[in-house]
Amino acid sequence: MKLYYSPGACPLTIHVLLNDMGIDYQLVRVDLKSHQTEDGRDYYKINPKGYVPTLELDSGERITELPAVAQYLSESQQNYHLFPEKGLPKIRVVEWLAFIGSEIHKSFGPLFNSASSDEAKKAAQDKINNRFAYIDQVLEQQAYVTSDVMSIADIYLFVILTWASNMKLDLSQFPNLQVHKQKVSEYSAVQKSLKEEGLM
Ligand SMILES: N[C@@H](CCC(=O)N[C@@H](CS)C(=O)NCC(=O)O)C(=O)O
Repeated sequence: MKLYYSPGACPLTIHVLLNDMGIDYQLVRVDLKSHQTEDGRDYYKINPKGYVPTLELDSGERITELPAVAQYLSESQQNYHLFPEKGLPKIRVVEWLAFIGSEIHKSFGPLFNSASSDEAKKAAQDKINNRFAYIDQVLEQQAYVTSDVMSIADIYLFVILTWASNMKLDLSQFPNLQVHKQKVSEYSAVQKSLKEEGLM
């Protein structure tokens, strides 16, 4: 299968999953400004929504939307530890993927957009800080976002925390988040994926 990605962007979450599961895959880099793939194809023809990740199966079928891709992959392995199969443990992961995707990831939009006003950037930062404060409290009680066990939601959160660090957002006020980021960064599939994306 092929993973369409851009270094350090949210598909890193899926990249970690592929490495962790030991699945054979090929990475295809996408330039998110020109929407061209590294092999010169128009990315809009691959994913008309224009964003990454897209997972292309060997059959040619494509899956988009990070939570859907993560769930698809996890179902290919019984009792996959980063995405529980059923019941409340699964729903907690789904709940966190939705929260991280819609309430945190998307709030970074104005920070990535050079055309955003200072006011819009400040509002986005405030929103992100509120969300981080909530997660910091959760991590006061347990080691990972859903429980004391790591899940794919922790990997997604880690990817977002790397953006926060790159943008010099002040994480010092969130000690539990900092510990979480460090712990997840040490996970072997994370290390491997960061290296493969040229990020370390
Ligand atoms: N809802 C999508 C969001 C994906 C997304 O925002 N991807 C970003 C990178 S982290 C992107 O490709 N941005 C470029 C664009 O929107 O054109 C998902 O969950 O997969």
